[in-house]
Amino acid sequence: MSVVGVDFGTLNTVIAVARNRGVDVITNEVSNRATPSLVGFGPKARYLGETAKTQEISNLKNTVSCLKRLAGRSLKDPDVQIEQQYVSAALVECGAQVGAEISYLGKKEKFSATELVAMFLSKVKQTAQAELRLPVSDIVMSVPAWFTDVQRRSLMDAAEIAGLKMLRLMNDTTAAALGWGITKLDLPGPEEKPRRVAIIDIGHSDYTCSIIDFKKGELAVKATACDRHFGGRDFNLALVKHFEKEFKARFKIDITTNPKAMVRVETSCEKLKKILSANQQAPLNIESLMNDVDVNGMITRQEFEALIEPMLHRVTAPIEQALAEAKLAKEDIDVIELVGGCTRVPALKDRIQEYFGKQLSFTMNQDEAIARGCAFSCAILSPVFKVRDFAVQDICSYPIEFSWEKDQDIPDEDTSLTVFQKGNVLPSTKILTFYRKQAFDLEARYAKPELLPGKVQPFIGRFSVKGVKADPKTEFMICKLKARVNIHGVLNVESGYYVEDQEVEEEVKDEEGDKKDPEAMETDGEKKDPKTKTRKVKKQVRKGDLPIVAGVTSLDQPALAAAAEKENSMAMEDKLVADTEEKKNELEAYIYEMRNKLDEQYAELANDDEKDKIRAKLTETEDWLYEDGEDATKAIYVAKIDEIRAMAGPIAQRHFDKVEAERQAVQAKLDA
Ligand code: ATP
Ligand code: K
Ligand code: MG
Repeated sequence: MSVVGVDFGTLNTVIAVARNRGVDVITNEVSNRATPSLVGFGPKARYLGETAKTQEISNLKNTVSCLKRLAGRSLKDPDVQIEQQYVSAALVECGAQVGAEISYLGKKEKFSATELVAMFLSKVKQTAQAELRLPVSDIVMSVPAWFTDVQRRSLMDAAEIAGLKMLRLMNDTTAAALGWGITKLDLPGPEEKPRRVAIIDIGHSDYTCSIIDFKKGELAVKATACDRHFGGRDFNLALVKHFEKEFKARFKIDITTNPKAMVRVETSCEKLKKILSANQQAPLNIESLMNDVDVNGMITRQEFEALIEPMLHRVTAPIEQALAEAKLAKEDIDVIELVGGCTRVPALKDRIQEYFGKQLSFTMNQDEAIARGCAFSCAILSPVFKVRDFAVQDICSYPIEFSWEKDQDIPDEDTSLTVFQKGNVLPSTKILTFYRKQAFDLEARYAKPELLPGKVQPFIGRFSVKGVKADPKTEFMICKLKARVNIHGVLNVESGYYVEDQEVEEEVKDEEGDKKDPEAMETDGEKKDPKTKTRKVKKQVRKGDLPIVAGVTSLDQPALAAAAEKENSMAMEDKLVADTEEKKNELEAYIYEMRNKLDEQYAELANDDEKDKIRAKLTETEDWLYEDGEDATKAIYVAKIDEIRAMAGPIAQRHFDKVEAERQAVQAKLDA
């Protein structure tokens, strides 16, 4: 079984695997260590990852980027309107979610964000399988800390559709933190003051700062703050806008009227931005950008920094917020670790360093730290892998409240309660107690919608508690519900049961119990050893289960199964198209190879008549290939190869016999 970590980035996705010797980042089919997070559609197949990137400029309307930022969002969300600035395909409504409308197999089609992510993840799965030569199922994937329940569920659904089992959705900075901590041998012991690390991730689209306490074998996230719209793509956009004006003035062209020109300028600006990280100035040259106009330009680092000043101004905000929430001062931070591609921008580094008044650390690979952390997490969670355990405690990003209808007979009952505060440890289970006579519903929602990204719905789920009957003695049933924010940061009411107040015998030494876990305060009424000292206490004894019907934002099982089947058939279609293309190329190569052989190693082994016949066949096949055979099936290409092979068979046999005779002659000489 394989152990895989995936940093699913807005721009690039990095895959790391745990092997016996440690964690490695793997390369994709074109030997890159990061794969473009893109999905494209064509007349015959989909383009996933690298091929989507290759086709992008000529296929803008059918290429979807920023996949993860669309997951679980709705079209009307102002955040999604911002995404449309960066996504070249048209974003549309697709059920309750945003999706993209593209042309695929010659037809207009809509795919939801969940389906689009699933397509990309199935490519991730293939890439990992090709490298590992093993089936891949278990993964840990990174996610921005600011993702809400509905966004996380969308990613979980996508993984399932792609045939992957998500062992943990892990916040980006937490994953990086795990990678940082697990290799440190000098972390403070349990009684010592923890090592306090600020982990800062600035990627293509967003910026996160977490304050994390490390001790031997464990990390605990103390606070996390984000700027959802702060990353490399915003810097690219600032440069594009700059050149847009310059080109208007100098070259009289308006690139905003030409999507292809916009993308080409953006690509050049991204390169230019990277050059500026190491140089004081950088040039830009694009041939025939539009209207046959060649453009050129030059920008200095100082000019670039002036362009991004409004953003640089915001650079300490997430750090200040995280410190405030952790109730720490910047002086309390021992180490400041930076990850994410955008932290290479010198002005950003300078501002952050100035703020802390302390040297920054870049001890992790900025592009690979998060994927590596995810692979470590997967190794820890996977039953088949032995790795030093390292406990990871994260926190809830937003407060969660439950609400319910008032029961007429319970006068003072509140109708809502914030059960998980912002900053509550995660994972975490809480037991909710209700006194009820009949089935009832409760609803979970984010308590402070104003904290949520864009217009994400605060609704998380509705849970119907069944099987509730009044107890004849007390006139109500004591219902206990287990609410859990799980390892993925997703909320569920996992189970329910009812209890009765009873006097029970209890061991005296049990008195202290585990007060932290409310379940430990209840017993199932099991028999006690008669020799131990006991006393009578009033306890709630579990009597039976209460079934719960959950209405959450995940896809239901039939929808997931249908989506998985659809994904599978599209993947098979893609494979068939790829195999067909491969056979076509093989036929073409075989024609050239056979021509050469007839002139060289076969020249003396066949008479002119034989050779002419085969040559005629080769020419005929070649002509066919460039005309009628342009778009044939895999079977036909294979048949054409076989036809030629059959004609050339006798000559190949003679060649083989000749080579074999020579070999034997050499051997005989050696033996003599
Ligand atoms: P996100 O974390 O926002 O979802 P991501 O994980 O795909 O996105 P990263 O791979 O961390 O993002 O970073 C990519 C960004 O870093 C791009 O905008 C890229 O241009 C920028 N970047 C990479 N190298 C450099 C460099 N040398 N100088 C400046 N920027 C760089
Ligand atoms: K990345
Ligand atoms: Mg990232």
